[in-house]
Amino acid sequence: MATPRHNILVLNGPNLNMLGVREPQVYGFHTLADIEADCQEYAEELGFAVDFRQTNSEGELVTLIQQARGACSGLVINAGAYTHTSIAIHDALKILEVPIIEVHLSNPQAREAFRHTSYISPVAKGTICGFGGHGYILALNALRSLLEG
Ligand code: DHK
Repeated sequence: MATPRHNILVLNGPNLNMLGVREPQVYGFHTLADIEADCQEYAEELGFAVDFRQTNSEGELVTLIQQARGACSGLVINAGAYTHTSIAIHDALKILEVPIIEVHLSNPQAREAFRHTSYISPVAKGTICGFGGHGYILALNALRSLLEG
């Protein structure tokens, strides 16, 4: 590939490595590897380079967000259950000076009350939820608009 126009970091939090076997009626049958493959294919069309990561650790997510400073021009994040609990991830995202798109496969607002609060939303440019794995593609498209007009 020619030099990418933008480096995009895609972060996935806890239990997203279990997609495909995890509550498929909620999260669908696609694995995280399937979603990454779709993202890589679409990123190539856009001329973007995507660094796609997953970790079950809150601290690791904070470290990856800190390391993204100066290294990427946009961030897509599905923080999994940490969305609803993590002030540490909220604080780390606040330091980042690039557009942040929050993604969820399901629509947390249509689920249990404990999923209705997001610590990511207040520091995100916008949220895409309820479209399964396709939400990641929508997020890359949103970043394209934000970064390139
Ligand atoms: C993923 C999770 O793991 C949940 O904890 C969130 C989110 C929703 C999703 O829909 O992608 O509540």
